[in-house]
Amino acid sequence: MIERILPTDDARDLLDLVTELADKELAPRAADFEARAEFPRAALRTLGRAGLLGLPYPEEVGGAGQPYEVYLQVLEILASRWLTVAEAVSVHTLACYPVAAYGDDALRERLPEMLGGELLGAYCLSEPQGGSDAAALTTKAVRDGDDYLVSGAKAWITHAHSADFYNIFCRTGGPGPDGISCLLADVPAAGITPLKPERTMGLNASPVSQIVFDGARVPAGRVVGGEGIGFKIAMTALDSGRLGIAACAVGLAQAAVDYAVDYAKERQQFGKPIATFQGLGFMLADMATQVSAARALTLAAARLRDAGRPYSAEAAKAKLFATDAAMKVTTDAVQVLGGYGYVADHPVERYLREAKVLQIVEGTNQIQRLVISRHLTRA
Ligand code: COS
Repeated sequence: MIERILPTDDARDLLDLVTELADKELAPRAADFEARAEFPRAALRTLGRAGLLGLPYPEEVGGAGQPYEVYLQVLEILASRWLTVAEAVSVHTLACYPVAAYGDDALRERLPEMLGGELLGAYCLSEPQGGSDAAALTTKAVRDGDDYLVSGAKAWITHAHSADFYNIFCRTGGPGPDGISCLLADVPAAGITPLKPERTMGLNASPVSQIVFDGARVPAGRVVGGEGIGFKIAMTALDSGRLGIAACAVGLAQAAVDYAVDYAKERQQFGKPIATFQGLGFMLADMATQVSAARALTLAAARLRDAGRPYSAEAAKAKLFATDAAMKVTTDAVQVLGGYGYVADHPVERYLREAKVLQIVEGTNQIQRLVISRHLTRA
């Protein structure tokens, strides 16, 4: 049981509700869905009906008006039961950000359906030839009467097949960040083809795919915030999204610690539980410390965001530290279980495979270091 200081009694009730729901609806299904690589769309509808798909957005537009600090702890609990679902909530929340933060009144009319979870979103920024150098993207949108015609390809897109709307970051102007715009497209649509899902190392119930755009028509009114500000939208959305990934990492790592501790208390060698051997006990202590530190860093960054303070570098630090911690902690959890850690009868080998992707998505951890170092050294 994690001791938490929460800002309100409402927040505590929310976390209790999420824990109950995650224990009942998510945890029992995770292993089977992952083994079958089946995306749990129904589970996301359940979360939507429970009001969990628009938590950090204002109530006036259909959100739950929760501070980011609380939203991230919800994500953490979901991730400790089933990372695919937590990641889906995080990606959907990211996909709602452009319209919520930059959309005009007409686009914002769609927010209640988006935040209520009726519509699921995808965030299409990366491309096959590059993800880190986002400002070099080449997907093009050319004006044709009242529409844009979009051509190009996106890659690694979560919800490519299950989403109802895409944020498409594309080039409407010249080279560099100032030529980029964000279009909101309803899908499925003519000229937009998600390809066969990638065969990934983990997080198999959350397929990622390339998407091909071949002269797809998107109405001109669907430019979010106006032409040329797409890169700024993408970057500010990712500042928030990276905190979501950090919270997912904390939840996953916590699950690994909990499983390893339970196992080490039960497993007997040399006539006593292996947890009583200092070599193992200290390992568990280091694992638990990593998780606490990752949680503290993540929530500290969230509180800056909630207070309206700059938090970009702190979000990058949280994403970097929490996902590296999750990698280390899940690897150590496998070690605690020994041979049993390496087989699929226990979830820790899956946790290890899932942790790896968190060091890569929403900016590799090398990109997080670049963001942090630029903040340290800028004039
Ligand atoms: N918030 C607001 N504006 C930002 C910003 C942020 N976090 N980061 C950059 N910008 C602005 C800059 O201020 C600059 O605007 P001005 O020209 O008006 O000053 C503009 O965007 C360009 O910024 P910069 O020169 O830093 O861009 P770079 O091409 O060097 O790219 C990185 C910066 C590497 C940080 C960016 O490309 C990045 O985050 N890459 C990783 C992308 C990613 O995370 N992909 C994951 C897939 S999406 S799930």
